[in-house]
Amino acid sequence: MKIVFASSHEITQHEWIDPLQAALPDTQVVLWHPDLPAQAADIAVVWGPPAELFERERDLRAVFNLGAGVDALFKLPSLPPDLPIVRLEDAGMAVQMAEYAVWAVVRASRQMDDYAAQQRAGTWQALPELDRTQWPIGVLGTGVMGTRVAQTLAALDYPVAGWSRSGKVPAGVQGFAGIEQLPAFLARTRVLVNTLPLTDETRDILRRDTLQQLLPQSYLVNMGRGEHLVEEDLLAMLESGHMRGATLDVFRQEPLPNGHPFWSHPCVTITPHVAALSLRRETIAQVADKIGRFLRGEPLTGVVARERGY
Ligand code: NDP
Ligand code: OXD
Repeated sequence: MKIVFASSHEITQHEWIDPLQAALPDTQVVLWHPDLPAQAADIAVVWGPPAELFERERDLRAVFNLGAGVDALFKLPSLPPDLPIVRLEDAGMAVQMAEYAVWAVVRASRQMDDYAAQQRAGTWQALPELDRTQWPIGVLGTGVMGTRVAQTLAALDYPVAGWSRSGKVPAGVQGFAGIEQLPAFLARTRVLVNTLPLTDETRDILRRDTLQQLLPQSYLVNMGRGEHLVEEDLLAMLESGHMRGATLDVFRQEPLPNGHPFWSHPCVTITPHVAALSLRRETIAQVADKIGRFLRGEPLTGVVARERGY
């Protein structure tokens, strides 16, 4: 049983291959390299793999993705149409996504940037107290990530709603389902937090005609994917004053190109796709467990529904 490991990130034998091999002693784990001959591997473990992987490895029975989002795989024309894809679920990322959202929401609602400016000016001045009813939060996507984000913000007593295909939300969160309920969800939202997967249905969902339905003085927190956001439309909304700020972790082009307006925009905070970093130990343990289940023919979760795209 052969496993080929292919990643666009730098992978060291010591950090990734050896522990995965130790967790799956009955297999042979090989680090993929463009100069390596075809391995006739049974399983691929990947994060942003090159298209050549699927051109060369024609015997794959499944691919295990080292991230929650599988959009990069669907962009590869060489991906076989019926190859099962299994994604990472949480593995320590959901709590980080929740922290990131809390950071962005608290910074805005508690006027932390204003206090930072006051400190620089040597000013000791209390600003008006927070009225949480003025800060309704809407979480796009209430899957593994969005549920944790929504629960965490609701626990801080913000009014929180979630939007998904099914409308399933955790206790204490108001649910909205499907495209027909999107306008009502946006109309009650001041801070829009995106945790959607990128699919044909969700690409460009954050655009002028959706952003302008948000409450005045709104904020965007994008942790989903860069292609969810039409960047010029966000800039126009900030320019018009309808939106007050954005905290962006993901971009249409990563790394964000030099000179991009987001780098220096006073209302935009950017981070380099780190809202949730993958935790090596948790990731390897989960992937090894899932591969073991797959090989033993046992049920496993995180299998991507090809027709939905996530
Ligand atoms: P899940 O599959 O668990 O959840 C996806 C959610 O999105 C579900 O609630 C689903 O609805 C909803 N959804 C999908 N398509 C639609 C649609 N067309 N209309 C309405 N709702 C929709 O994924 P995760 O929560 O694990 O991950 C979500 C995304 O977060 C990833 O795909 C990735 O892009 C991003 N991510 C970003 C990270 C970062 O560091 N920036 C780190 C990790 C993930 P339903 O529940 O009805 O199926
Ligand atoms: C993921 C990510 O999808 O890190 O896991 O963005």
